[in-house]
Amino acid sequence: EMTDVAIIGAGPAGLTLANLLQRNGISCVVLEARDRSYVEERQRAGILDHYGSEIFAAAGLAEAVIAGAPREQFLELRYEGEPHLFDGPAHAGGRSGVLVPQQLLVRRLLTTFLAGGGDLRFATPVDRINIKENRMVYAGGELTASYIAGCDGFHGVSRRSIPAAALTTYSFDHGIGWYTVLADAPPPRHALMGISEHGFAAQFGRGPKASRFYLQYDLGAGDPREWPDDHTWDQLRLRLGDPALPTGPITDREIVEMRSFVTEPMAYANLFLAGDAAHIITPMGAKGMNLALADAGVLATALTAALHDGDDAALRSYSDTCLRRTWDYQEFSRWFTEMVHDAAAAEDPFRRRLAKARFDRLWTNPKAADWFADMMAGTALI
Ligand code: RFL
Repeated sequence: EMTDVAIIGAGPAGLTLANLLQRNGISCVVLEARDRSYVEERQRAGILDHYGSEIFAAAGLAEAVIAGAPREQFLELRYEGEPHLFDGPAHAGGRSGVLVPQQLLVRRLLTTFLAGGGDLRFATPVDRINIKENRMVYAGGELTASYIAGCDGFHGVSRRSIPAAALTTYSFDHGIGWYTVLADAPPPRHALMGISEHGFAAQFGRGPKASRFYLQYDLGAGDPREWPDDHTWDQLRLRLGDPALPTGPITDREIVEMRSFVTEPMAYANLFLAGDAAHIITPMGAKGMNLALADAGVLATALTAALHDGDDAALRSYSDTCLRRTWDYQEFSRWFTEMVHDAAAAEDPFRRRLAKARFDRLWTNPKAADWFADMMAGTALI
């Protein structure tokens, strides 16, 4: 069996690429390890940044993907209980992100691709990739493609198929623990981050009746999933500086790893890595999903030029193009992480003062505020 482009993985990267290629009249097959309901229900990211939504708008997919999504306006950064409202769009020429939970984005992309006659095979994990022959092997079959897009996430088969000697990997452990809970507690008025001597905490709305909370925890001090709920709520009240914080039943408890990872290059022969398969980033700054979409956008344009016009220049520079944004976002995420974790809670008083100065600059230097807003909106960069 043969196709122009084989896409491994039906997450945000793979499904965005599949839809963009479909729009450009390029045949592709998507192979996804899990079944449809698993893929559609996986809860993760919540914010589509402005640049991410532009990718869909440019392809005529805005209505299909973003319709009805509320705009993101204010971010509240609360320093030791004292509120500071950051109006991102006002500092970014009106560009704003939209609230699109990842599972909704995935569901809409799936539906659109299938409605357009797309070939998407669930429960079809790729076991092996023969890079020399552009061939994928899965239980019950084989598929050969002119190009392969490895969109199979951090634990996928694509990156592992590339000879180790051809890749350089960078990883960084931020040395911070994050505990996240989902609760049937009313959402905050604005996306909320608490900077506190007790540690960082955040609250984001998840629909009209639920919130996702994040709490920094001490990596050496046991598993926070075993904290009594009362302790979790006490800590949230303290760190968010809100003694009257409305609570509710906690429905999910997870650890979030605060680490970063980048593979260079993001391509080998005719295999191109996109999204988490190539890089992971901390949730601080909300760029993981958006980076996956940006890769898919660059790859779709490059594959279209190669397959339609025989011009592979953009494909050859795919990795460099995507790595520029990847490192730019990694730096932003690290910058943001240091600011909110260190400005009140750093043990080292010098680092605490530095992070506080970084925080203060946002409210005193309009150019700094513009830059911050620009990064939150996402950048075309190239
Ligand atoms: P995904 O979403 O992991 O999808 C990869 C797909 O590939 C499939 N697969 C295979 N298919 C076929 N054969 C194989 N051998 C395969 N191996 C794997 C998998 O089943 C899956 O369907 O990667 P993609 O598309 O690159 O998308 C990346 C994003 O999902 C990820 O960056 C974000 O979710 C990260 N992330 C967040 N990003 C944000 O922008 N904002 C956030 O607030 C945010 N919060 C989060 C997050 C990620 C989290 N986790 C669990 C990793 C919160 C969490 C908890």
